[in-house]
Amino acid sequence: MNIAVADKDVAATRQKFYDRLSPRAMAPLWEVLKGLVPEQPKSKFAAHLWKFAEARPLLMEAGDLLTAEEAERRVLVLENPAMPGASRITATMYAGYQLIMPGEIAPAHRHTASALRMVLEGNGGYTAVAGEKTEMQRGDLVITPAMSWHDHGQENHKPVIWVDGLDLHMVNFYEAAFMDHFNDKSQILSKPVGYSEAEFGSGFAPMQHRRPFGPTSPIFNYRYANARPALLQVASAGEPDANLGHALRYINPQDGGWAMPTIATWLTYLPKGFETKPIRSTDGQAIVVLEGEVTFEIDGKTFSASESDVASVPSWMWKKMRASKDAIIFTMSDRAAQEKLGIYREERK
Ligand code: GTQ
Repeated sequence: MNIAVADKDVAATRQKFYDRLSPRAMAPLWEVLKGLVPEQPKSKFAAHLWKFAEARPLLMEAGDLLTAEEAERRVLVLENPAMPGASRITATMYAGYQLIMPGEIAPAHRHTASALRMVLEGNGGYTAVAGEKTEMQRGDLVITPAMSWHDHGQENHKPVIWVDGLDLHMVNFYEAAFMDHFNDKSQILSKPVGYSEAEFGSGFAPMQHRRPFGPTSPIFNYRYANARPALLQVASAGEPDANLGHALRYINPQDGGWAMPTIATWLTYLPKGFETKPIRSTDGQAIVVLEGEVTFEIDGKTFSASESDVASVPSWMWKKMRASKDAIIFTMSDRAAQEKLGIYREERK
């Protein structure tokens, strides 16, 4: 008997054995071990760039097709092109462009998933969180903590647009998702505008310790009007990190950790002409360009991004950035969750 025939016999014998396992809800590990415990991450997702110039007219069309109330949330989901239909920008992150037209309300609801908004367009939009309204301006980072009531609206005559980022896939992975609708379009307001920023975002905290949103920051609007000058001033007096540029992270003032328990958020300033050295990390990232122009080189592909474009950087892909104009970019990633699980890793060149 030659070797090929012997191998075939062995394979057939093994297969017969496997066939007896599957009806009993068992399987041989040795057939799947390499995929279960890979030597290094190999993302199923693609590096990609969504151009706002392409998305905006489509978003406006959606504005004619249905109301924010009909849609509940009128959002064009950023679908990773390697995984269409998955509602994922990276392996764990959901992101989309949301539109609120003049006079509209995206009705109050709450859910286990935490959300953030990076505001792009149309000052005068607002989000109400847990009885408090906050006004939204371009570049503001607005957070809605897990299970907090939130509704969105606007008191302007122009469209309001932002990028949503949610950890809903992480919540759904754990099969831990709940959601409720409020019994009215808007929630009842119990605090004046600016209350949380005054109470927790001014270098103070109440004498009586309170964590109104558990592990999530009690500040739910991190204003660009504060963040931008801070970032530029810090940058003016120091050297940029070779791999990161000038980067500052949004923190929870109660513990100095990330502002959200699952999603890490930070702002980066890249001076004109500056080019970062390559870095790769296990978090999946979504990057929103707030100012200027940036060329991203991700996984060997080059993307030229301008204002309000969004890029995806899947896990463990080499990333380089170069600013052709002074640039400020916002990044969100699942790094906050990965650090808590002790699995975050990065490598720099
Ligand atoms: O604003 O609450 O893009 O619940 C997707 C689901 C936004 C929101 C989204 C949501 C929201």
